[in-house]
Amino acid sequence: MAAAVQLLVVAAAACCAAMAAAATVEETWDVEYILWAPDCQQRVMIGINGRFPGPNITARAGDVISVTMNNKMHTEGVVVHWHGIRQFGTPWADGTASISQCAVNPGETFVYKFVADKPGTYFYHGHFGMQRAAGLYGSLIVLDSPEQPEPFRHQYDDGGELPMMLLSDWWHQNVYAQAAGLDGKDRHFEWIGEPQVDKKHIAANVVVAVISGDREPCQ
Ligand SMILES: [Cu+2]
Repeated sequence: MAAAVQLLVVAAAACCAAMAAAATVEETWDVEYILWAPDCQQRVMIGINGRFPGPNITARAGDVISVTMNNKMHTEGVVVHWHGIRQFGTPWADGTASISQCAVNPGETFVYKFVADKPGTYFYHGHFGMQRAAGLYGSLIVLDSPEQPEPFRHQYDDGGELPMMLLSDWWHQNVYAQAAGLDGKDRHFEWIGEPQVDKKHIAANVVVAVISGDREPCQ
């Protein structure tokens, strides 16, 4: 009998050692208009805490992410969608304007709180009007956990984290002008100009060397 109890205690201890304690990743964001020049041409964008792109969020599977978002824009509502997060039990945190929540009005605050339910490389983005194209996005990395280990870990050899890169299309024309062209009364879906193309880099089979934090100087 004593041996059986001892076995039970050992089993319980092993179980708990394998379980990582869920943490809460907390962020406070001011979403606001900023003047920014990602490719050296200044334009109005939507930034988070005065920057573009938005902050990287890193959590571990099972953690709670809690983002207190203040809408500091004076003339438009805002929502943020957490792309790839399933929002089990928290559909109000999905951030799809007019579907799962009303846009958060100027001057108001909304707290997005949800579980990062499975590992993956995700991103978050504005989901109202063309706010994603205005720069309202950032990366959302959910690391593996003892309960949800990385199945392909053996396929890369450094044992560390892979570098993360955010890619996006880009227009110099501001998104409000683009929205008017896309939603025009008689001429639907008309873009103003083409996306800006860096012809030096965007060509067939070009290999681009990326150095973390490096920027090409403006001409
Ligand atoms: Cu999305």
